[in-house]
Amino acid sequence: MGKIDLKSGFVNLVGIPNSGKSTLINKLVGRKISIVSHKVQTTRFCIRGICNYHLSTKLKAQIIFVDTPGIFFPKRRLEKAMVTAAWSELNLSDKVVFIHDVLKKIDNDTKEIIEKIFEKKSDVILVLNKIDLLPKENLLKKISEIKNLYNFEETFLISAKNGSGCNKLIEYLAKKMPPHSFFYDENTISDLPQSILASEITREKLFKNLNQELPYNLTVETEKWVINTDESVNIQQTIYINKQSYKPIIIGKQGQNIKRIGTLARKELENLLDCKIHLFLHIKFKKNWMDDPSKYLSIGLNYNA
Ligand SMILES: Nc1nc2c(ncn2[C@@H]2O[C@H](COP(=O)(O)OP(=O)(O)OP(=O)(O)O)[C@@H](O)[C@H]2O)c(=O)[nH]1
Ligand SMILES: [Mg+2]
Repeated sequence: MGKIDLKSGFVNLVGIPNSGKSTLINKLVGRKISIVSHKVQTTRFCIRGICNYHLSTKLKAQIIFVDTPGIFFPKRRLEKAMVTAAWSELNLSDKVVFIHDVLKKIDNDTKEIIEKIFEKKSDVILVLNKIDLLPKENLLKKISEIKNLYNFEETFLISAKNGSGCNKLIEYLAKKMPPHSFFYDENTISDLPQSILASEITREKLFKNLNQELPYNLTVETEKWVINTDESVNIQQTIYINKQSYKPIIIGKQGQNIKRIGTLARKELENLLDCKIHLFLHIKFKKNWMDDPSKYLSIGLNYNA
């Protein structure tokens, strides 16, 4: 067999909250590595997802996609750390993809964010997402509206949910990667340790099943991971909350809420890890968990952002 040339690089997926960055990275990698919800600010830290692509029999590319927290104007310490993480990774990337929900207007906040991205990177790719939700005739109007505003390197129309347009995007990015040996083993799909993925899956179920400010005031940590002799796994997790009054809400009437959340998380983990899981959830009141540096360090966030 002749020599195979390799290309490899980093592609950051950035955008305002809820534009579909995490849905897209899951689709590009072909597996769920990042949690998704209909609420804003679901992703709290950067997650790398690896995609290997054969451009020809003699040329292979490895794209390391970086899912980032949505960019907005933060107030609280955790929000500042999230947004700082999204910006900081930008400097390390070979390409930046700005993902915009095609149903959303380009308002002044979004314009400010796009302009700041262009200050850091001259070649930005525009991805208009959720095209499955917009009739074709409106789509064309929308494209010209945003394309005329900025000098994007290229524009792609996709649906991260059903995958349309995603192959074209991967192929384009694969071609643009610099010549480099692969950064990751070809079997690796993500840099996320299983214990953190497990915490994230539970947090996703909490995000989806709780309302108002509650999802934004909790965090989940995997405390124990024990493999049993029958190869099943016992996972113990703590849900930290910063108000006592959240506890009965999470537990629900006769424990029904927490039971439902636990079952949803367990089933998804069994599916992802391909083994039987025994999931134990505990709720702990810790008033200042958001001011605890260890809660930031464990997910790669800068406490002093
Ligand atoms: N119909 C449709 N819905 C989508 C598409 N992509 C994402 N969504 C939905 O949009 C919502 C937000 O998706 P996420 O992937 O969590 O968005 P995000 O940009 O990662 O959000 P943050 O992490 O909060 O910044 C979810 O309800 C997704 O199911 C799409 O192509 N079509
Ligand atoms: Mg996300």
